[in-house]
Amino acid sequence: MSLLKEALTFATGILILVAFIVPMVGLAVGLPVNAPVLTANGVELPQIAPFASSLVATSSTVWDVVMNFDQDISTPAVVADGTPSFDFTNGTLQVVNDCGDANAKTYCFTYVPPSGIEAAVFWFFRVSGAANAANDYMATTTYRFIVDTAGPILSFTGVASTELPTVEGDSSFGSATVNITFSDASLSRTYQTTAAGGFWSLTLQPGDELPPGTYSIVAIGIDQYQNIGAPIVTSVTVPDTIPPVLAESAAIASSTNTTPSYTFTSSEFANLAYGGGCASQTLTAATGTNTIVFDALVPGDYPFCIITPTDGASNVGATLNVTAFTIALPPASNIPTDKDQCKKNGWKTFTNPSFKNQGDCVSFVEKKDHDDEDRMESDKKDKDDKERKNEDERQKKDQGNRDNRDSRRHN
Ligand SMILES: [Ca+2]
Ligand SMILES: [Ca+2]
Repeated sequence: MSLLKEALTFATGILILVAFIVPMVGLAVGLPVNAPVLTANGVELPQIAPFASSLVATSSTVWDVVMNFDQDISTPAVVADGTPSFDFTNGTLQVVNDCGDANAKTYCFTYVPPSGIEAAVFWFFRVSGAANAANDYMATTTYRFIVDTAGPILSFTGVASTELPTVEGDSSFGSATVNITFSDASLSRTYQTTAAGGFWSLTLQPGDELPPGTYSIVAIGIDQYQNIGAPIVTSVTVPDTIPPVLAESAAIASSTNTTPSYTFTSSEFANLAYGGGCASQTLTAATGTNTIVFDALVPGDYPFCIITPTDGASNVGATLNVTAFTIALPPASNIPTDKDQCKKNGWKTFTNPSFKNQGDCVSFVEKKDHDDEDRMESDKKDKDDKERKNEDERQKKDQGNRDNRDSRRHN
């Protein structure tokens, strides 16, 4: 029993000692001020484990932070953000003021987290007594939360250049949502995929083929806090592997026109080559409907004319077979040779030349007969002249022969 009594006496002595000494120290340097309850947007930040992990400062965060002390404080506490491992040099001193409520137990500051922190890290407020707060000594206290103020940092690791490209890359946030936009002057499409283990990949699916050309690819990552990362850009060139396709719009109607026009469509710009007996000065086709004119053709049948297209990537398209056509001979002239052919509406059957009426037709025949007679007479006169000339020459020759004979006889 005496042992217990001694123990109690000792304990009582300690209590008495504490009861006297602590107030004396407190009077000398001021009583330690309890750390305040610190709330950000109404949520209390913990000072000790287990630390709340729910409060996250993101790129869109602006917190109203209130410090509640359990007694009046004459000098605002000093607040810095940052991490202990950097001794809070990686943060900034906060501007602490009275909360505007004339309550000396509350102090406030507005918190804007540092930008560009990726990925999520533990971050702290450090609250300490003001250096000149001789009467308000305060133990330094930290309050932990999470900061993530940047979106995922992406990088491309591969691009497959086909009409259904595959785009791949890495992400600083393992489960980032990644928006990928393909665009050129006439097209813009955005697709979305999700990274897994820091890797993402997107392959366009059939039906979404990109036409031949060069496209910009922009990828943007979004993290679990909706922070949007900086876009990264690359490009993809989709090769042209599709040959041009020609199709006849209309067959060429038979006519006497020796330079017929021909209309067809082309699926894309193409160089044209002609064959099978046809040619043209038009050596390219545009996308859509084209009309070309064949170089002059002699009358006859043209069953083998072809046009072969080649696109800018040297893809040769199927030959277009021009539907067979015929260039007809020009109509032979048919003229009346007898006045009787003009009668009984016969004059109407002539087209080259044509006549106004029967009289016109008869006049044509009469004039023609007259011309023919003139021509015959003229021909006859020429013949007569020629014969007369021959006769003269023969007579001269005969005379000469006679003279020769006479001279020999006289000799
Ligand atoms: Ca982030
Ligand atoms: Ca092509």
